[in-house]
Amino acid sequence: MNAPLRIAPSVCPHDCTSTCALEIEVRDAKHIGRVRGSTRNTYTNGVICEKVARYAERVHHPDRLQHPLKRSGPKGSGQFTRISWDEALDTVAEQFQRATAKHGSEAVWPYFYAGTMGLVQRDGINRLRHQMKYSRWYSTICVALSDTGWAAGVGGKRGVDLREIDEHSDLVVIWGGNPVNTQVNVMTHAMAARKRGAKLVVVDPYRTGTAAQADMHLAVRPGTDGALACAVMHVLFAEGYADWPYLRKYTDAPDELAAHLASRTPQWAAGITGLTVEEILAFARLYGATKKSFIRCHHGFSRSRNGAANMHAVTCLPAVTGAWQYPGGGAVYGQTGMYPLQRELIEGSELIDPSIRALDQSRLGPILTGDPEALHHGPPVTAMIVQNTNPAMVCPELQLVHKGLAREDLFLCVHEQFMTETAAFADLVLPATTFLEHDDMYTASGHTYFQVARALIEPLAECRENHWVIAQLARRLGARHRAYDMSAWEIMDEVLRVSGMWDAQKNLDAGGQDFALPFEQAHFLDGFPTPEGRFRFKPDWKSCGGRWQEMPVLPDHMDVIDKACEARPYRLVAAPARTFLNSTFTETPGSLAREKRPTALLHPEDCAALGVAEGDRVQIGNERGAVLVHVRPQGGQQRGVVVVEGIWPNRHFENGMGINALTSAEPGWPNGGAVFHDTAVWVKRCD
Ligand SMILES: Nc1nc2c(c(=O)[nH]1)N[C@H]1C(S)=C(S)[C@@H](COP(=O)(O)OP(=O)(O)OC[C@H]3O[C@@H](n4cnc5c(=O)[nH]c(N)nc54)[C@H](O)[C@@H]3O)O[C@H]1N2
Ligand SMILES: Nc1nc2c(c(=O)[nH]1)N[C@H]1C(S)=C(S)[C@@H](COP(=O)(O)OP(=O)(O)OC[C@H]3O[C@@H](n4cnc5c(=O)[nH]c(N)nc54)[C@H](O)[C@@H]3O)O[C@H]1N2
Ligand code: SF4
Ligand SMILES: [Mo]
Repeated sequence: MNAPLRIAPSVCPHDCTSTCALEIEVRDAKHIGRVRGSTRNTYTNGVICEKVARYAERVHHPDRLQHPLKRSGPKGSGQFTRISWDEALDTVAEQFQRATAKHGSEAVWPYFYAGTMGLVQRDGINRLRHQMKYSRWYSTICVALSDTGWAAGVGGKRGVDLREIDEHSDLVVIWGGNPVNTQVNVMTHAMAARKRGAKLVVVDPYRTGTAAQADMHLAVRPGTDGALACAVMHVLFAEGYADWPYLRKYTDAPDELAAHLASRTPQWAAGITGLTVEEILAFARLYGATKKSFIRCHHGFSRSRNGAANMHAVTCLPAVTGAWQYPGGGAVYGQTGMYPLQRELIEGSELIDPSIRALDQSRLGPILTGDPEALHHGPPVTAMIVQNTNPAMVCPELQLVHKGLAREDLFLCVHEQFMTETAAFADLVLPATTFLEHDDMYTASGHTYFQVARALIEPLAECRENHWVIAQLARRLGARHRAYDMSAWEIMDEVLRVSGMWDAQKNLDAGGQDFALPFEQAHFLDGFPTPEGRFRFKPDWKSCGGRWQEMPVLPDHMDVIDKACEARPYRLVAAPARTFLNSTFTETPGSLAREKRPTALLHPEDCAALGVAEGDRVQIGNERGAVLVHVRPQGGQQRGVVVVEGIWPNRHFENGMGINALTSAEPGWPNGGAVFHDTAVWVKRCD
């Protein structure tokens, strides 16, 4: 007879701002059944995405890595033989020591990202990095531009609690994101507001699943949101929608802003955004006339060279109308600044040596192919351990990434759950646990809960958690730290205690601790978290460093994008797919069946001009490379825009190079950040 099913709590660890509270059917010590959303968290409130509901497909996938492997064929051949953990770990330590002896410790670059968002398993790699003086980490692939742009005006990474919109907002603007694909819970709340009669506006270059549900869809040209925001503010000032008492009390330079915007007319913005003057006016008037207006700023529209400037421009809107003051009014982008976490024990931040170079995550291609500037004019990178990321698919300038990963003089160790395209380049592959097989704790960005989760099943075969691997390497490298003698649970417990938060068990029992701020603070009525307590129309870009001098003094259209031109007349948006999560889930049958194949969405008139119809093949290319995809004509986007959803495995493209072969590793302004949706390309019909 089957044992009764146990339903156990967990937390989704994937790189998604929803950080959903989960309920897992535990079938036995090794198997799970269905995954459902839990109502113990009132933001995620029982709703989860389809890919995680099918998690049994992933955790019990026959292709999960099970044993340490050593390369037995040429680099990238995918030929491996099984070895013991001891041999594997001894080899990594030896190779790191060899690289250090030859070129200095900066030749070693531990490379990680957010495959799991669990703080202990994700960030422990930094402790070892700092102790060993390995090259430091400049994290740019995801939030660099959006964080910079949000902080420029607001001052800190927090905003209004999105749960407010259900009952209070009269207008919800989803700006530069597609939550139907990427964070389904935003839609639950937006739809609750809409049911009450609130209007929904979506600003996105193409007709996404989100845009399809909107009352108004503003299909801007990619990289032009700053112009749209300025024209909207022009109308707000010109037509009496500006809240002057609010502006005088809570903002830094409203008179200068109003004067500056006098020339940023809807006509001006129409020329840049490709929208009509009527569309801009209609949106501006709707926004101006609705006090309880809420903007959900997403990451998507920040992934352009001018993305930080555009994010800042959009955050200025509620400061002009004073929407911040009202329940259901204001904006949010991320809430991670809310948690009082002291992370030293996890990251070893007290060990940081600022004289060690910090290499830019998104510039992996230039770094591994010896670009002196990318290397800060220092030694080459000759040894790496990769955890929680799949750069051979997700990084820009993919040809350079692959060329670099294939270097004979690079020692590469990849700790993974699957034989990803990055792992296939490795000298050593180590098998990793999933969140169902290890303990960890999670902040969220879309909401304000802090959540703890326990391992629910035994690790598959010889899979090991990240914390264990780092501790084992540290021992072999002679790096001592108390954290290496602690379990992940003990680290969590101590971090929570010193941070003044609930301890791990209490958090688990309560189903998460909510750090939502009281209304006054959440709406910045006690001041914005800038040094002078006011919202900044004139950001202190200088404090960001980098190319700050080129940033607009007041919100504007920053004309630094990869503009369409005669040779490359299209602008590519490399948007996320619904049932992949970056490159994760590209191995699960359910997701592959839904996404079908890499597809270019093109305006029907562009299809006609190119002489292509549904299902025909086109090549999309630029100076970096070309990819081959099938076409789908789709209205609701401008001519000259081409959208390819999903970071498909490179092998799904006929020439073996995925979409990031086209994207650029040039850093965004002012201080870096990847620019995945800022690419001029040509499109050609294939016969
Ligand atoms: N299913 C799924 N979920 C995911 C991911 C995934 O790959 N798949 N990725 C996860 C990760 S790592 C992150 S960071 C989050 C991101 O999630 P969000 O912050 O919600 O942002 P995205 O949905 O990525 O934004 C993509 C949208 O931005 C639009 N966009 C691109 N350029 C512009 C522009 O210039 N202006 C405007 N207005 N819009 C633009 C695209 O057309 C696309 O519809 O999602 C996470 N969730
Ligand atoms: N074209 C295009 N490219 C993009 C984007 C885009 O919108 N368009 N978005 C960018 C963004 S926002 C981001 S954040 C990056 C994300 O890029 P990545 O960080 O590479 O994200 P994933 O592709 O999900 O890869 C995470 C990997 O971590 C592994 N993993 C998960 N949990 C664990 C664990 O506990 N231990 C170990 N050792 N491994 C684990 C998974 O198996 C998976 O292979 O991609 C970027 N690339
Ligand atoms: S919506 Fe995001 S956080 Fe929620 S289950 Fe899906 S991937 Fe995980
Ligand atoms: Mo991301």
